[in-house]
Amino acid sequence: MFTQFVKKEYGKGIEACSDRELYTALIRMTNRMIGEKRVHLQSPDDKMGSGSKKKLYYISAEFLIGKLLSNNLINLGIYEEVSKELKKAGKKLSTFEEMEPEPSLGNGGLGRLAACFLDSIATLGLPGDGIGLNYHFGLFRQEFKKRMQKEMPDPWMEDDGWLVKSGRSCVVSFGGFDVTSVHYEIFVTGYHNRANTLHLFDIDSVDEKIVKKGIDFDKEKIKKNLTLFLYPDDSCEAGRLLRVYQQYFMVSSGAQLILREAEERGSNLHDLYEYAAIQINDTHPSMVIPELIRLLTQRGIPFQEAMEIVTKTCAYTNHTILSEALEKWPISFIEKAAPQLVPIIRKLDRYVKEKYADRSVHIIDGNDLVHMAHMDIHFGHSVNGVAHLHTEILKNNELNHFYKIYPEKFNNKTNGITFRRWLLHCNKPLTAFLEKTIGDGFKKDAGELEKLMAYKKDTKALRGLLAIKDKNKHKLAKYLKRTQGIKLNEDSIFDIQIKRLHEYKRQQLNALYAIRKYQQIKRGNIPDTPITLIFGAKAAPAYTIAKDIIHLILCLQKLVNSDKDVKPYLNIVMVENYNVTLAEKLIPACDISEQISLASKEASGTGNMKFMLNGAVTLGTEDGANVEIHELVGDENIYVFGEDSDTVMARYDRGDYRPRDYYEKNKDLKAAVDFIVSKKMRKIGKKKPLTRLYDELLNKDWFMTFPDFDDYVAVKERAYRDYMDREAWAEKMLVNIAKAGFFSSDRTIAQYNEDIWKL
Ligand code: 26Q
Repeated sequence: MFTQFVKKEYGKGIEACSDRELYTALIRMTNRMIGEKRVHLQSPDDKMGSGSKKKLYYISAEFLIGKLLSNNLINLGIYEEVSKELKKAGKKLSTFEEMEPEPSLGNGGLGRLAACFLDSIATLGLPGDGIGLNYHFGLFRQEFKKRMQKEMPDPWMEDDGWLVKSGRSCVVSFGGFDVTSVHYEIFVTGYHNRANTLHLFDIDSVDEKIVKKGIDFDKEKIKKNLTLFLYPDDSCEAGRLLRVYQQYFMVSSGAQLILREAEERGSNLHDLYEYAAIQINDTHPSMVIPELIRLLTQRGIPFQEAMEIVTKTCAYTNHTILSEALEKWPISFIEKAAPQLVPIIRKLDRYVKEKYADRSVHIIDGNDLVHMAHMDIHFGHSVNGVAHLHTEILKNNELNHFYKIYPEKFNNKTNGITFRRWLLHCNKPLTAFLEKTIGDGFKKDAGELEKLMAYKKDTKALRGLLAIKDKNKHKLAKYLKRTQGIKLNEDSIFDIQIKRLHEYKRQQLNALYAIRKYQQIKRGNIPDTPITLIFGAKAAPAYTIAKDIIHLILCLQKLVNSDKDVKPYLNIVMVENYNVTLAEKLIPACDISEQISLASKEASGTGNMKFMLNGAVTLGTEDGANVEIHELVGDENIYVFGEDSDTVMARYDRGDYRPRDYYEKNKDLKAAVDFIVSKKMRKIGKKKPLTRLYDELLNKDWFMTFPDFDDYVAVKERAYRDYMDREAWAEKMLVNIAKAGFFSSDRTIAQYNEDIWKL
């Protein structure tokens, strides 16, 4: 098939083409095949391809889609065939996978979840599209210079890439000027099923040349910078205002698209909710609510009715309870970016204030801040958390006053991941093993992984799993050597923590463990099995302490790996520019999955699910979806430590946490913390960040690292001991894989559809 395509395109055979030509041909052929599926779905006799007139719109400021080539080939069912054709001509598909840039249109979990959801929506054959922004540079590329993070722009758009112009556009009016919103599309394939669309909006006047050093640029030239970067630095006011411009641009373009498509499908807009379901991914797209009300009233629908229509159409997902992430915008910002929304938001606020005296549920507060989540909850019909514990905390604590008003709106949708990318694509040896052992039903029905439980005592199967892990570790070692010059000890335990750098995720706790282990080895206390601690994390450019933690880890890497006494037993590695592509390589090679957030703070986590599916055992707190993993695999197959969420929340309420008390009472902890500012460290690192971090831990430690230190160390040591009984460990791996079916995003999406969208 590909051979023929190449012949038609270039008039020659695969072997005669350059890699660049083949790369372009692969994308073109794939996109054409997907395009045909879409045209078929849009034909007049079956408008939605599923007999449904209602369509879902998943609006999100982030879609962390990752590379698309292999994923699309797998979903189209032509991966093997194309691979073979290339091989025959002496080429490798991996060459082209590596040529593809990764679009980093997201920060982390929330963005990657949106991408997994698009995959599952298409796989389940549901009509549902994504709506977002076409950031030219997305999230920054991370470089390490002098053991510090530096941020660089990360271009990803290619002339002949996946992104195509639809040819349509619309006008978006900001305060004082209009822009033309240009509509781009990326086709989204489902596994052996339909193709949907990710709609990305952009403006032609964006000017990449205004980027100065690193990722610095003039925040005030909206016409030139609107879609330049994902979430520009919000440490200054101009950056925050730009975010509001971005958000309004996204929702106005999206709302116009939604109304046009609904009308094309036969809606008279009074019945919009029968034609469209809108899922608001965190509060970043919340202005879609007043924008839709504005557009409906503009078309002659009375305000009250417009409000009711929009409420029936929109649903809101909450992804965090960290108060600093709950968006509250000064009304003056909205007045600048989208003045037409202000009277509508004020009207919604008055409506709420007339009904409820309780100030904590008002939209505009006494400081003229607009609480975006409050607007979503009042004027959406569903509010969901992303893991059982998270939803309970929303209902009983954070959003309790809303829960009392609208108990029927609250529901849980525990997150999931797409098994196509996080198993079939990233772990081919394990996929082949599963096919051979339990058949290939698990690819469409993840619940079938449970069949693996029958092999729990099967020595051959257990050895098979261990051999696959070794193979993946070897592959990772080769890759990191080639691409980053990092040398891994393949015979060591791979203990991995990869996620955004944030104090609540507590990379600093893992680093304190590393220090302690180093000190023990120096004293002659040698571990039975060598250990490699692997980190991967980007820190927000203005998040000082997070960058200090990166500095600490990079200093420890240098210290440990150049110490002859320690190196054979302990290695510390921080990979540069952690992203989806690296995750796909790290996760299959992992033995121990670090999920050590402060209980109550991690809404769900999704990395935890990816690791489990790939046969890693979790070392984690009772937080987010870890709780559900624990319930599924049982005490034997997970390592749980630390205080629970009730204990943590009670301490926050009392406000009596004093890290110094723990430090002074605990010799080992004190020694580890002191080491941060020791002579040895100061020789490798910089005084200022190390001291700042030391002071922060000792005087604040807002995310309560110290109370969990002892338990973390003890449980981690137990996990390392257990690892030595290889067969018993393989059983744990097997149970984790077998029980991972629940975390398929196909299940999550089926529940969203059943309870909220009703497509
Ligand atoms: C807020 C205000 C102003 C500017 C930016 C933001 C902002 C940006 C990004 C707030 C939050 C985010 C991203 C949040 C996120 O990724 N949350 C994660 O969502 C995952 C999917 O549900 C969960 O698994 C994680 O637990 C949660 O941390």
